[in-house]
Order: sequence, then structure tokens, then C-alpha cells
Amino acid sequence: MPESYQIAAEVTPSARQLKWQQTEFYAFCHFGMNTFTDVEWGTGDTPPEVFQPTDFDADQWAKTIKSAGMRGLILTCKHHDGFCLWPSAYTEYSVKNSPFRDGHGDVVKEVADACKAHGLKFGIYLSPWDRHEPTYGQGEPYNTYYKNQLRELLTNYGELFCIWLDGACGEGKNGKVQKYDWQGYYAVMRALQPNAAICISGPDVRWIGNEAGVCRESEWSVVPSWLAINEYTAEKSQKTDDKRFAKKHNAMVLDLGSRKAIRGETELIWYPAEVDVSIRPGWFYHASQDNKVKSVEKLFNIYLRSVGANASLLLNVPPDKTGRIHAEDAMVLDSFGRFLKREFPTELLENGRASATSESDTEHEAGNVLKADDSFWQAASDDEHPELILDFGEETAFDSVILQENIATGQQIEAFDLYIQKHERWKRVGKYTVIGYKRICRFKKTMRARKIRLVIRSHRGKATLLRVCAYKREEIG
Ligand code: FUL
Repeated sequence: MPESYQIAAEVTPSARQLKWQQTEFYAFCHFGMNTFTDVEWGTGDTPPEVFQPTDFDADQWAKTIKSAGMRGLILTCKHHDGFCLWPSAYTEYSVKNSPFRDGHGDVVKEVADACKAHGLKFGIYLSPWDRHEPTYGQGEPYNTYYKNQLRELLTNYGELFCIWLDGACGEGKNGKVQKYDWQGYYAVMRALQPNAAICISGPDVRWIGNEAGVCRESEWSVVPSWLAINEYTAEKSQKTDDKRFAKKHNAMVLDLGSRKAIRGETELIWYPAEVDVSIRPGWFYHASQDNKVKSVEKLFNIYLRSVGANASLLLNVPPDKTGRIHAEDAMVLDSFGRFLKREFPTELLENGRASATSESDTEHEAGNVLKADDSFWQAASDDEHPELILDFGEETAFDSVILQENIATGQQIEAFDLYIQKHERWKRVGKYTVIGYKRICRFKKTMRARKIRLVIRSHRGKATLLRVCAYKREEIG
């Protein structure tokens, strides 16, 4: 009987999960009835006339989001209040009965088109919990309603990179109970958008478990299959309109994928993590929070602890009542985009050399880690502590090293150290755990060395690296 970690070593992502992972950093846009009523959870009985953006500009959303270095956008097509941002044929509770574009508007279409024009991927959020729809709680009739809405969204707005299913429900003990037909929903999604990742209450992407922008030190993409059971996600999701929920993260299980955590588990799946967090305290726009937009520094910390720690980052940017992203948020996002470019400018190892203690075969030589293509280095399986030496060719200043495993063949590295060569001696500069899709090792002080040595202290059998990059921050002025 193989050990659980050996089973885990064989688990690999699907093509759609791989594509989703490469999106790395993308936006959530919470926009809808709540934008106009100044609440986080609408009750579902606000008249459609209240939805009245005065200067709606999806192009401005796309440009602003792009300026921050994000690669996609997920729109709340329907939040818990049930109001639809597209003219659904299955309800009267939508933009078609609002003053927006005289009842002829379609927010989903305008946003999808703007994304396309600006080279952003587009994704949808369709809340399963619906406080307006009368069939909610009746079982099959609501499931049919939900699937009909899915069909509209999945056929009329081009290719989607993700479908985001929220686990939240605030019905409480005495509220309506709707038994969701998850398998039926997924069947519609796979048939109509086979490349879209089904996220959160779904099989492709795992919720990090909090809304505070925090991920685990060791974020494993291979975890026990029970973590993908929707009841488990729902249990951890928000159940009341509690403003403090977004700050809580102590309820998170700290270790999901280590050898210890998965001991005895036989069903392991590829279920990578996504960090979802808002640029403001709330998910929807509130004028009272205009002075609470997260700073560039704060965003960068979150970025390092998500994109830089084997998770993706879904950053919420809520457009305001005019239908534009507020100047305050737009300014921070633009600065953040420029900050990232300065942080990771020219790749310094481009003309360097790499050597290793072992290579599994000639196809997987060490030098592959320096190439920006699909080739990768793989250590020999009997090499317990494989090492890689990266030579800049001359003494070089750098302050971050970015490592990527070749996750197409699984997640293997459990722990590694980084050293630099100083006066012919190796000095350890960092001690880390997992790598996965991406690990950003950022040093507080600028390093100066000709060579970097990476020692893999522990792995699951087929240690690989797709890429190693080094950068020196550009100082301004
Ligand atoms: C939660 C929802 O209740 C919030 O309103 C928001 O949409 C967030 C992303 O998910 O579960």
C-alpha cells in the first residue's frame, strides 16, 4: 500500500485548472442593487427602479483593472438579493425594469465586451442563494430557474474563465431550505463552458477559508477530496450579514496538505486555493469607505501571501453609484500596477547558468529553469536532497527570487532552503516550505552574490522546477 503522500505526488491538475492558475491575479466586481442601497446583503424587495447608474462605464473598469496588472474580471451577475444585471427571460427582477439604458441595458454584456477589448478574461458570479425568486426553497423549480439563468450567462457572453459559486446563505434555522442540484448545475457548466473553472462551491478551485487576504504558509494544491464537498464550504461561509466576517481568519484549518495532514487519506484531489479579498472593508461600494481603500503596501503584502505563496488572488474592486470605479480605488490600482513592474523588472538570470546534483534524464536538465518555455528540470528520483546552483556569471544585486514547480506533473517540493555564495562560502538566506505554482522569496535586504544555491530538503519523489527568476527592485527618482 503506498503512503498517502506518494498517492498525492501522482495527482495533477486538469487543463482548465492549469489555465485558471496561470491567471494569477484578477478582479472581482461587486456591483448591483446593493451599490444603490448602501448595504452588503440586500433583502430582494428593493424595486428595480433603484438600480440607476448615472455614468456607467465598463471600459473604465477594464482599463483600471488592467492597469493594476490583473488578468481577468469576475462580475456579480446576481448577488443574494436576486437582482439580475442582464435582462434574463426568467424573471422580471432585472435591469430590463430599471432606468439603466431605458430598460434596454445589459451590464453583463457591456462588461464582457470591455474585458474582451482590453484583453482581460471574463468570469461570472451567480449567487445560488436568492432572496427574491419565489421558487427559492421549493427544490426542483428553483433548480430549473438557476439552470436556465446559467444557460443564458454561459451562452451569450463569450468564453468564460471561471464560474464562481458562493457558499453563503443567510436563511438561518427557520428560513427557506433549498436543496441545490449541484451535479445538475455542473453538467450545464461543463457542457456549455468546458474550459471554465468552477470555483468555491465546485470541484476546480478551493476557497482559502477567509476573506481577510491570508493564506497558509504551506498552501498545498493536493488535498483530501472531502474538502470539495459543498456542505463543508457552506459551513465555513458567511451566514449572517456580519461586517466583521471579512476580518476573521482564525477559524481556518492551518494544515491541509502536509504528509501529516493527509496521513491515512486515500482520496486526494488537485484543488488549488484562491484568496478573495476586497480593496475596501465591504464587498459593495459604500461612500463611507472612500477613505478606507487599502494602500499599495497592504496590497503588495496580500499579493506576496497569495500569488507568491501558491494561491491566486481575487481582488474585489466595487464600482460606485455612477457605475465607475471610484477615483480613490483607481489611483491605488494604477500605482499598484506600476509598483509591481518596478518590483519585478528585468529578469536577472536570463543569461545565467544552472547546474544540479542530478537530472532525471537528458530532457530535464537544470538549464531548463532559465528558459521561459514549458521545459523543466527534474531531479533523479533517488536524489533525496537535490540541489540547484544558479550562476549569474558575475556578482549581481537582487532582492527577490521567484520559483515555480512544473505543476503539470504535480506538486512535489515540501521544503527548501536558499543560499548565496559569499567569499567562497555558502550563506543561508531563507528557509521555506512549499513552492507549487509560484513562490516569491523576497528579501528585506538587497543580496549581492554571483551564485544562488537551492537545496530541496524534502520532496515527494519527482522534484521539478519549471522556472527560477531573480529581480532587483527599481528605485524611483
Ligand atoms: C460572501 C458573500 O456573502 C459576500 O457578500 C461576497 O459576495 C463574498 C465574495 O462572498 O460569501
